[in-house]
Amino acid sequence: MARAKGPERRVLAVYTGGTIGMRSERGVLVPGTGLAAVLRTLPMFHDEEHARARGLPEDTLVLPPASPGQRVVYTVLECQPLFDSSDMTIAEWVQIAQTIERHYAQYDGFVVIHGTDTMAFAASVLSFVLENLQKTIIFTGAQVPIHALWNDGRENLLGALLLAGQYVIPEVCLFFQNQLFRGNRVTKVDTRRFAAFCSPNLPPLAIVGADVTINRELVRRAGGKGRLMVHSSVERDVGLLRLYPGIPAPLVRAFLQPPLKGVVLETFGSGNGPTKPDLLQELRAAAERGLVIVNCTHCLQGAVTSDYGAGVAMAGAGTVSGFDMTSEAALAKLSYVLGLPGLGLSRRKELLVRDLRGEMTPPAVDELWSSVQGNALSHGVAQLLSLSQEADAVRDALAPSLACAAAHAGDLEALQVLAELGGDLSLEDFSGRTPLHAAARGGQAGMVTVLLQSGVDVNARDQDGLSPLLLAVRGRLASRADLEGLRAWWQAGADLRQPGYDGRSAQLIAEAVGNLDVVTFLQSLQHGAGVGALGP
Ligand code: ASN
Repeated sequence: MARAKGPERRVLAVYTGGTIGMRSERGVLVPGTGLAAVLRTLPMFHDEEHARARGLPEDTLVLPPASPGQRVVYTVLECQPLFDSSDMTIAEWVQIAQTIERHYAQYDGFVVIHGTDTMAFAASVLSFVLENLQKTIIFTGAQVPIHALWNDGRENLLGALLLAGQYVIPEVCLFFQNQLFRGNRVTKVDTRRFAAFCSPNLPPLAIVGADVTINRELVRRAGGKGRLMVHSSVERDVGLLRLYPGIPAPLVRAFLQPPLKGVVLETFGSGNGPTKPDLLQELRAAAERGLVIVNCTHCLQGAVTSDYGAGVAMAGAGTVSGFDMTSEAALAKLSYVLGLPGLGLSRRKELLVRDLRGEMTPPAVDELWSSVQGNALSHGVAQLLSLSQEADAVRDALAPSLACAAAHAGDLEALQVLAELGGDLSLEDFSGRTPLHAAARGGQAGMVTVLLQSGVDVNARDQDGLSPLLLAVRGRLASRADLEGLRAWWQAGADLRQPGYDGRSAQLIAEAVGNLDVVTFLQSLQHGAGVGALGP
């Protein structure tokens, strides 16, 4: 990403409709033609003198100079028909992508002028269907038409034109109220205020004030050196279903019927849903016949996790975690991934849980694996096994992460395969986590015991400074009265007096929940015994 060079930067503005150019007809706003003509009359959008001196063609506009020695020259391409964005569908968004593809070589950057109501869906779709993007694409629009005296359209459009012309940010972005967001991270949050959008799980890529502040470490690098490609074979039979308390199973069944191929399920909190067997059975039946169900939280902020039984039940019913994706991004990603030709179901699910265009915060590898349905983990281990001798280096690099994944998922068989392959079960993955950390974090008591018995280091700390024991305490080992587990830790040399992440020791936790056996055992440790309570 860099400040663009050259005396003249060319931008194509694709005008698709939206409030920004709307006119009032019989008291209601409807899409209005002739946006370029309006812009030509506004000095902030067109320097007529410069255009004449340069002999620019009739359809070309030029901004007044924003920085010394550089001009942004632009053309407005008005679509027909123009839309209130409530009427737009994935078909129109693919057409916009194809329009950009057709003009890609002639322009340095692109602005898409679009209605705000479905702009987050539109920006998400373009982010997926465009591959190898090396130029800036910015969606913008307005809450109030540009010809109204007090409006937000002028600032938004001018900012988008300047950013698309002056900076190389090779992403599909959205500019609104001085903030440049990643397009597949936004959601519309206000019907009237000028700050109509927010990006709940990713800070803005840039903020425009007296200066332009680019958040450089967030901007993605240009995707590949290949030609820009539009994936136009998107799947249209996808849907979005929001759970609500008491939602009847027959209603869910009706919604999930063919021809639906994929659905984004908006769940409660961190990905939780009702655990009613009939409802879970409907989800499971749909997943088993090949419907892809992506679990996204209906909360504005945060991610789907496996903290609660009600969330684990969703995963158990065959849903795929959407982590911190917005529903808009998840729906667009489903269309894209299900539309890719020639892939099997498990490969499509793998793509869905992977960060493809910066749309999600990638989870740690262990959490990622355990969120993929089916036996993806064993599949990964099998692939590892099939690597040839020459691929030892690749195997060594992958083995710690796979071991963590196996431990987190409680997959003893996969872990044994890795151990037989020569994998050292004390090695750390990229985040400094050992399989023992992963097992403790995943609440896999049996796996923890096996690892402890195999003599792994009980005191290793991960990047967050957490030891496996702290993670186990965090997993409420003491509160569950897990004397066997505590004994295994103690025998492996762990200091059971260490406080947990919240500063509370195992003993305090056990006391709080009244687990007297555990309290007695822990007290006996303090007095130097420790064997009596459990026996050797
Ligand atoms: N209904 C309009 C649209 O989405 C809203 C807007 O642009 N502010 O086209």
